[in-house]
Amino acid sequence: MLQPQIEEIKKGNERHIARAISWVENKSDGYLDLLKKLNGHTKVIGITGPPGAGKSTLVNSLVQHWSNQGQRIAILAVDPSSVFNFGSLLGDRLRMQSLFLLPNVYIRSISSRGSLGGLSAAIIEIVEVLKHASFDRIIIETVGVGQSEVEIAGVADTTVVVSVPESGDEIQTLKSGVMEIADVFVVNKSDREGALAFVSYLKKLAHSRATSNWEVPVIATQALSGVGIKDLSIAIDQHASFNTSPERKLMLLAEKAHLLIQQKRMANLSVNAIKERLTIESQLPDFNLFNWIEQF
Ligand SMILES: Nc1nc2c(ncn2[C@@H]2O[C@H](COP(=O)(O)OP(=O)(O)OP(=O)(O)O)[C@@H](O)[C@H]2O)c(=O)[nH]1
Ligand SMILES: [Mg+2]
Repeated sequence: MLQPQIEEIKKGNERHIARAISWVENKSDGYLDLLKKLNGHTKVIGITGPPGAGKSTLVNSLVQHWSNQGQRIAILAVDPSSVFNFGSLLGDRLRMQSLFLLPNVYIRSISSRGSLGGLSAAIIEIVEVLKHASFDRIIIETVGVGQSEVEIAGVADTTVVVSVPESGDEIQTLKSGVMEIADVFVVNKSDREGALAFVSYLKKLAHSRATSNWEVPVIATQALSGVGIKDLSIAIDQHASFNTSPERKLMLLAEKAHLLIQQKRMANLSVNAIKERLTIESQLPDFNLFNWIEQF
């Protein structure tokens, strides 16, 4: 594979950006040296929420909106490691098809299957590549299942949580703790029944949880027709210009560092490699797993 050039990435050369991302994904020789040269400061917007909530459609509308203003945007679509994700990847491509035609928009999909050493660390690294490429905005779309909302919250400067007005959602939303990670809350598909009630319920909830610094805005959208997109864009910009506390920034940086250290320590230590070493040693009469792991 050809070597990505740091100067070309800075200029926004998409071929070099794509190469650099593949390098990171494959942990190709020299990828760490490349990462060490990166320095970019583009703000990152994370969009998360349950499957089918309309995240890709929202991203599509938002990016059209910003692209019309002449902004350059990078989109990173992250798929869960499920075997079912092939269809959804194709679906995303179809949904975002119009974006592929825009000259100022760069789209990349990654899946955990394609990322050696863990998806979260790969996202952190790829986002740094995109930051270096001087886009005006970087958007990451992840499906909010399990831990992924928490992971995206560590990478994104502004986390947008997308929900839909359907029965049972209120309870689910609270249970999964997504309200804690949301900087902006979206109720998409607000053309559906029950939307108004759900929005006002969430507004009350957001108000009751507001800190002195930020009250999470609740935006009703209809991603397909573009209703509410301008309001969402304003809410995102308001959050971006709002000075997040140095303490929060430090905490996020520490979380990123923690993940990367973990990746570094576990490099070359696959389950198979461990199994191989255990084959003989585990047969010894005084074998004890806790003693055995002391060597690492
Ligand atoms: N009625 C209605 N349907 C919508 C709206 N926004 C999106 N949809 C539809 O909802 C479906 C799912 O939209 P996506 O944008 O693919 O949702 P997603 O959250 O990206 O889905 P995954 O990436 O698979 O998790 C599509 O059929 C959209 O056309 C909306 O505002 N109203
Ligand atoms: Mg999607």
